[in-house]
Amino acid sequence: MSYMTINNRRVAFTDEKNVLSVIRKSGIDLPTFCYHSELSTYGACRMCVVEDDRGRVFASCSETPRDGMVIYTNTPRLQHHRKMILELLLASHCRDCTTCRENGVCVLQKLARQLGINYVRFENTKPQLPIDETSDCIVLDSNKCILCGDCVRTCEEIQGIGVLDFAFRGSKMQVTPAFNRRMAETDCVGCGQCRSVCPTGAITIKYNVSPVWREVADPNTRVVVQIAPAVRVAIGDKFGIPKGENSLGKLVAALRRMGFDEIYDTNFGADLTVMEESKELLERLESGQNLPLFTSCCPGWVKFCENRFPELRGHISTCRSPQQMFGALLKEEARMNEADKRRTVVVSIMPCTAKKAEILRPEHMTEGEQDVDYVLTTTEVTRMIQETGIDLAVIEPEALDMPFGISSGAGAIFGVTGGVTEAVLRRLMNSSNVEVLEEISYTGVRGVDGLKEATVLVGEREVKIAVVNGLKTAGELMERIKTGEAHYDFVEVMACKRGCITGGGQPVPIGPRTKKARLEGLYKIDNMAQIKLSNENPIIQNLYQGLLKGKEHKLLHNE
Ligand code: HC1
Ligand code: SF4
Repeated sequence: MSYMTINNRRVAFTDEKNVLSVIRKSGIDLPTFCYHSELSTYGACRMCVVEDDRGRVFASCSETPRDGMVIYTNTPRLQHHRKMILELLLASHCRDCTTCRENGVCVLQKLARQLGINYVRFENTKPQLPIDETSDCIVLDSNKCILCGDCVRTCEEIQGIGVLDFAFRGSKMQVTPAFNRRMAETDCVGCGQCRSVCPTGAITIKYNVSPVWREVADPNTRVVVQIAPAVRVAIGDKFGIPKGENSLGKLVAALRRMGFDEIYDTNFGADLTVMEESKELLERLESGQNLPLFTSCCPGWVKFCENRFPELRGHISTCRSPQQMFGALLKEEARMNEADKRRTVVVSIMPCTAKKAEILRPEHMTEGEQDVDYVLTTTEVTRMIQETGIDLAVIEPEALDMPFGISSGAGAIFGVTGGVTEAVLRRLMNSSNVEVLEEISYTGVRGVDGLKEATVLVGEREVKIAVVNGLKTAGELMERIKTGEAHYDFVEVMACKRGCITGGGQPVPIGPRTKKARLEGLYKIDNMAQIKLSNENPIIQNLYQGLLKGKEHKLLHNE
């Protein structure tokens, strides 16, 4: 154990990687724009500067902690320094805060208030740059960029894609795709991870709120909602509900008051996916063809595989994602119900920005209509609830609608890395015995490592599994699979670190404690679930005998 003195207090530290982490551990929330613990240290914003007992001023994010250090975090020199940085940033920043999507969330705005900046002495002489709205998932507004580089490093270091980079020099510097291309012309997979780290409104979610309000207001339209697994442990974030707490019932109650007609759970769609994907795995194990089987529920991953490894495309499961299976089922049910003359519109509430692009893919249309009409992210729904004036913290929870309001714990854990695999293994082992369930959870599929490996016995056959989160790790694994260096039977990939709980549409900031709370929140839902296996969901069993009979391929699979 070593010690340093921070603002006259002795603080112990062990393996913290920089002085900033020790300061934060001591309870002082030193401001930063460009520091994220999972990214390389950039040290560009200089907001985290501190002063030592010899008067040296340095960026605490780039300094290794040493025993005996004496530092101060808020001297007059530092206050002046931080205010000057903020003032200069604001001078070249478009200041339409009241109408900005990130109003109330923006770190620049928050720090300007916190540090008492109430006047900017300099004019913004920068020319207005065009806003890039070509992506179906995110919007890029360079006028609001403060060049912290968080998005550049996230896309490169976590996702291994490198869509964004710095271009031009001096006062003309911008973050943009290479060769001045627009987002829709790049390899962007729409994961929104760049948006999750952007401290301002420079990268935002593509909003679909207005058209959904119009549908809700239309009496001739039946608006059906499905709620993704990871939404329930994040929707409470902006209402003072403890992080990771399951707020599904409260969300259902709020959506009813907002005018949505029927409210269901994507966990039910996940149960359907488990049924189909486990069947597909068994078939492929038997035929030996197209192994490993790659999961298909994460649209960011599917696009990444298509872009980077088109030769491995045939390995992607033909199963539609839970969102798409459920959407197709709801639309089919509406087509069969001739008594109801209303138009059915399916809205998904998702933690993910890439889901906005998934619904537009041509294979996700049945009988000429989109299976899911709109995707709203958790963040957009948070705004809609606030707009309605509902306080989620105090609203009484309500139950989901029937008949699709029943789902298993296996469906719930889809929202966390390893969850799809665990759910499929439960189906294959086909036992709700506590020891068997525990044995599956200890195979190595749980945890937050970028790559996890497990070998399980399915019948007589040893099945080799890889579970990946983060596309950079996925890309490295795909290279090894391509060259024959790595052999697996089943590979689960989630584009976002830790799975959908940190999706690009979730409320920010998503610090380490929030990530942990959301992850534990989903496992808690599974622990409390009465049904643990997807195949034990009675509604699913009935569906296969009824509406789905003979239509499994049409509604649940892609070519
Ligand atoms: Fe996901 Fe999925 S788990 S992809 O992360 O398979 O978005 O939550 O809805 O479709 O169920 C997202 C989450 C989500 C699908 C499911
Ligand atoms: Fe990169 Fe994802 Fe952002 Fe696209 S959405 S630029 S892939 S981080």
